[in-house]
Order: sequence, then structure tokens, then C-alpha cells
Amino acid sequence: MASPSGVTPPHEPLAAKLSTADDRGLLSHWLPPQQGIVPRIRVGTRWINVLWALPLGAAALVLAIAAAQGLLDLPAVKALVVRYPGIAQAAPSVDSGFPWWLRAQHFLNMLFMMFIIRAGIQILADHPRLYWTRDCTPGTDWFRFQKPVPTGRFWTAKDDSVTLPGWLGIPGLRHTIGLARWWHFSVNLLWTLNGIAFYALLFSTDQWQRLVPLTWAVFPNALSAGLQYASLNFPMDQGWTRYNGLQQLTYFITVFVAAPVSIATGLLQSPAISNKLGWTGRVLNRQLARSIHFLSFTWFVLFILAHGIMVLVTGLRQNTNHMFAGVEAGSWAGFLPFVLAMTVVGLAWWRVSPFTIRHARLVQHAGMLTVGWIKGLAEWWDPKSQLREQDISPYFWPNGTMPHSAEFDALVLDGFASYRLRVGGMVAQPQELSLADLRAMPRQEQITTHFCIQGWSGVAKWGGVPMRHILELVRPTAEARYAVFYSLADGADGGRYYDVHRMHNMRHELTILAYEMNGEPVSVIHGAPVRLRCENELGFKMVKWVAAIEFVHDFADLGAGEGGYNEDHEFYGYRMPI
Ligand SMILES: Nc1nc2c(c(=O)[nH]1)N[C@H]1C(S)=C(S)[C@@H](COP(=O)(O)O)O[C@H]1N2
Ligand SMILES: [Mo]
Repeated sequence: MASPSGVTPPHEPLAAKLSTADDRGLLSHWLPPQQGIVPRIRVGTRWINVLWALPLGAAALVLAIAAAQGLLDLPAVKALVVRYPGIAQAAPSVDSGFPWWLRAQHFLNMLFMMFIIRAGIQILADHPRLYWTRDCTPGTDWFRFQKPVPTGRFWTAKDDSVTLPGWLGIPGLRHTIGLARWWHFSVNLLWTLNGIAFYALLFSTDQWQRLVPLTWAVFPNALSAGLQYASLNFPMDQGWTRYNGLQQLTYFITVFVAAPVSIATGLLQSPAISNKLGWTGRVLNRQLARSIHFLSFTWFVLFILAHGIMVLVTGLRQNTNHMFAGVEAGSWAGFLPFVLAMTVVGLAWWRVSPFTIRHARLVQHAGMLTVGWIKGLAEWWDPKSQLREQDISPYFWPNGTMPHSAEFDALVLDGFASYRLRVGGMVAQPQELSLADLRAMPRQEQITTHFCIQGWSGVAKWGGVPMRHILELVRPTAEARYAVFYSLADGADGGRYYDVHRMHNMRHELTILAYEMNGEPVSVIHGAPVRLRCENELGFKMVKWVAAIEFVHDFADLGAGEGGYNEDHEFYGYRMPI
């Protein structure tokens, strides 16, 4: 690839070891399928299978019906229902019906949610465990759909990922988090824009009065409506103009609590944003944010189920007339549009996974176009927050594909005495640096959180040479725009592991070539003799077992041209601070 001046130094020899990659998600190139288990929740020391929710829920429903019918016979409860019939007397009547924009947004919301939820479950399946604390120590999870972490054998975070059926996850194949994230984030953006427009339109018309309770009477009315529903004598319905207390509260929570909480806790899982928020990012750490994100997802799923059932059983024709035709009349006007809308959602549901597997590269590029630039912007949010010694995680998940070569074994045998880091490409002074040379350079220590794309995190103290000092030594030319890190190890699908960073990342104060982890030389598992730490990016960009660094003007001619091994082979983006 020629530089503007036309002088291009020859590539680092390892460039020849990079492999191209398929533009489809090929099962033959992928981690072999691995089934998870039925989700379990830990209560104390016991793991409870979530399927218990089915018989328990059914029993609770029957008991609730019996209890509600019994209660409604009591004079005091009768009096309560007379006083609070479900809809607050003071509730204003919304006389503009269901305007076209509200109906369109309701449909878009339903369509977007299908993508968001399914891609979200796929992301979760890449590290199928949830924790309350920042560390991801095996055994401290409170939710999992994977067996306990095996002891007595080497088990990486990738080994831990599970396969989902393609009708559930997008796209279903094991460890397809790269593709799932493009769907999740791109549709999130559309969903958020739809939500902002919805808020704006709600409050610039009278429609907000449907959703926002105006008096405390909403609570006794919600209780009353709940009792009436449970007794199977449904409360009086005035859905065309106003909602009862229970509807109002659930819609309010969904629109004004669950949605913003989901967005905030989603963003807090990213290194750039978590680091930028300092104190907040430490308290609302990645795992807590991830668990809360999951709880708000659970709310959405339960809401959608309950809402769907209520639409069906409280008068399907009238309800669909309202939301799909905007009419109150007892016609069938809304039924056909409703069926059409559900067909569109169903078709999208059916096709999205096969499409994503077949056109994986397209999904990656389309995702980069829609949200890649927002991710890139976050790189400029410099992390300032460092942690304390006592925050260091007792367990740090290993990840990636270990080096398997005679060359590497020989380096391990001689304690890396013969290791030489080549630094070259578009630089004034190419270098070959031994470990001793690197140790003789200015040393920096940092205690930071590692954010793996798969969802786990861990805190460690890293010691090494800041990249800015390497830059001073080799002096990249003005044309150098990227630094390519080549590993001593191959990637999972053959071909050398590598990754590309923009120069901005190289000048960052927290970008170091680490030769120490928690006060010891970096172990072989974690990237000996030297691994990159670039704290505002996701973990996969921090190449372990670094063999060479090459400064280039462009990376289109390296590997499959996407800017790194996982970018080429797993469809990640090359700028991933989110
Ligand atoms: N050479 C190489 N470097 C790599 C990987 C790999 O597979 N090969 N995996 C990456 C990923 S996905 C992560 S999360 C981190 C894991 O670092 P750790 O094993 O120290 O936790 O290394 C990154 N660097
Ligand atoms: Mo990772």
C-alpha cells in the first residue's frame, strides 16, 4: 500500500503470516458448538433452575385468582373498589385518540425490540454468567446458563461461551458476539432515536397524560385494577381515552424507567465510558451494570409477554383498532394492519439469523457505518480513573489462543533472553529491543479494569513501558497513521494474531507494553514476555505475546483488511472503546 510520498518500507516479515478470512460465518471455521444448560439462579449456595418458575407461576396464578375472588367478597375490599375503580377519577381524558405517529412508533418499537432482545441474548451467551461485583471469580456468579467453571484444567472465556438456537440468538452460532453486537448497537441507535421522538411528541401533545400518573391515587387504583384482573372480572376499560392505574404504572416504568436504565447500564459496560465516569464507573462497575442491564431486559420480556396476553384477552378487536387503525369503532379496521405488522416482525425474525451468517461481512460494515463512528468518538474520552491495590481481582480470566510453536517454546526455555521486539515500518529509527532494553526504559504502573468483549472484566496492576516512549525512540514518520501489533501466536482459525491501533491510542498515557502483571513478570498465559495494554479499548485489541510493532499508513493490505485478527475473522470493529 503506497503512502502519499510513495516511499513505503517493506512490511514486517510477519505480515506474510497473516491470513485472509471468509466473508461468511462458517461453522467449519468457528468454535465447535457447545450447549449451555437451562438458566440457573443462585440463592445462597443453592442453584435454582429457572424452569421452576413455570409450575410455581401457574400455581401462583391459580392462587391469585382464588385469593382475588375471595377478597373482592369482603366489604372493605368492595368499598376500596368502589372508591378506586381502577381509573383515577381525576385522570384526564386524552381526546386525541391514537395518532398516526404514536401507532407508527409503537410498531417500530416492537420491530426494534425483536432485534435488540435477541442480539442481547446472543451477547450474553458469550459469557453466560452474571455477577454483582466487578470481579468475575468462578463461583461468585449469581446467574448462569453454563456449567460451573471446570477446575483442574485450562478454561478460557472463549471455552465458556455457548451456542444458542438461531431462532433465539442472532445469529445463533457460538461466539458470534461480533455480529450480534452490530445488530444490538445499530438497532439500539434506531430505538433510541425512536424513543427520543416519542418523548418529544408525547409531551408536545396531550398524549403524555396517558402514561404519567398525576396523583397518588394511581397506587390504590392499580391495586384495585390488579385485584379485578386477578379475579377475572376485568376492570372497566376506557383505553381509548385513559388507562387504569395498573396500566399507567407498568407503561410508565417501561417507558420512563426501564428504557433509560437499559441505555445507561449498556453504556456503562464499555471501557471508555466506564473509565471516563471515574467514581461512577467504579461503583456502577461493569458487572453490576451488566446485571442491572439484564434485570431491565427481564422487565421488558415480562412486560411484552403480559402486554401481548392482555391485548389478546381484553378485546383483541378493540385493542388492535386503537393501536393499528387509530379508530374506536367496533369495526375490524385494525385487525388486518395488526396481522401485517406481526407478519413483518415474524419474517424479520425468521430471516435475520441466516442472513447474518451468509452476509456476515456486510453486517459488520453496515454496523460500522451506523454506529462505528460513535464508538470511534468514545476513544477521545481519555480514561483517568485508576483503581487501588485492594481492587485487584483475585481471578483474571485467561482468553484467546495460546502460542503453539517451537519458536515460542524456545523463548520460554531461555526465559525470553533471546526475545527481540522488532519495531519498524514508517519510522525514522527501526529498533530491535530485548526484554532488558524494555526494562531499562521508563517504567509505568497502572491498576485498571480489563473489559473483554465477551462480557467478563478483571482488575490487575500492569507494569511496563509506555508506548509514547517507544514512539520517541523510533520516531514514526508523519505518514504513519496506525500501529500494527503482531503476535508470536496464531489466532483461533489459523494465521497470525494481530491488531491495528490508531496513533492516537499509542500516544495515550495509559497505553503501555506490559511485561509485569500484579508485580510479577507477565505469565505465559497472560501474554509473556510482553503484551499490550490500551485501557480505553476492549480486551481483544490488546495483543498478547507481542512479536513486532509496525507503523503503517493503511491496513487494507494486511490480513483480510479489517484491522485485526478478530476484526477479520470474528467481524469485530477495529475501533472498539464501546
Ligand atoms: N495473541 C493474542 N492476543 C490476544 C488474544 C489472542 O487470542 N491472541 N485474545 C485477546 C482477548 S479476546 C482478550 S480478552 C485478552 C485476554 O487477555 P488475558 O488472557 O490476559 O485475560 O487478550 C487479547 N489478546
Ligand atoms: Mo476478549
